Amino acid sequence: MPPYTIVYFPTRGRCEALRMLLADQDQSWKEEVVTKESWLQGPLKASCVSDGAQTGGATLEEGAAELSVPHRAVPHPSQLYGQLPKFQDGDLTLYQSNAILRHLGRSFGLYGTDEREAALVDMVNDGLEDLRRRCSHLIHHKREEDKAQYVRELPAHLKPFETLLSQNQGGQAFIVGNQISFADYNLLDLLLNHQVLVPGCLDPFPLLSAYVARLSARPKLKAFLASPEHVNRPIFGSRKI
Ligand code: GTB
Repeated sequence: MPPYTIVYFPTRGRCEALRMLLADQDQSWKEEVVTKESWLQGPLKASCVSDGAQTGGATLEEGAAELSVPHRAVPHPSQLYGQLPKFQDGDLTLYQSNAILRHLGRSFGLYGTDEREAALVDMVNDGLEDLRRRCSHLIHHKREEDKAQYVRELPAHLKPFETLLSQNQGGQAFIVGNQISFADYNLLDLLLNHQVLVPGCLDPFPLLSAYVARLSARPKLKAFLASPEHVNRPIFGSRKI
């Protein structure tokens, strides 16, 4: 039995970067797929983090809006995240995709080679999170007309990663240092998604383009990216655009 279990919706979403990491590190894992219908019934959501205890102070957070969960069904996030992914590593249960990535980063030595590199890996990953949230907001909340603005502004949001690459061994290596980190898998996922969402968006960025090609050619990653489990899994779940 693999020690890892991913509990998530039937999409790549916030889990594909960690799937890429696990695949590239030659790990196996179990998937528990949660359909929108079963999620909307409520008990699983209520069990996420709170041990099932329902709390008051309902707040409609962003993820809930994405799945149209009724306002009253959402406990206050200070006491309960009430969201997926959920990740199990043996008897350790984790929520929050970036915490999961960091945990795997520490487990597999994918967190830079020293404190300085670890700080830079964190900086990259936090920057990625900003872009991921913008992208998710566009997909789930905006209208087709708003996409033009997103496309116009995208180069400015991709540029920092081109610059970071250029500052590390002329862009011929990883996003930080000499070895792959969890932020590389997260960056690769986000760039691959954007190549689908905004075709040609990497054309002005030669280092990012080469980076995507180079990382995607790593044998285990290449096999994962070509696998039916990846190919057939939609990037986003229910989407407005
Ligand atoms: N900060 C958290 C993290 O990084 O893990 C954010 C997690 C999050 O936004 N989770 C969303 C969620 O659980 C799913 S990711 N939403 C349900 C809720 O809040 O009740 C985005 C997403 C939206 C919709 C689908 N879908 O329809 O299949 C899939 C994924």
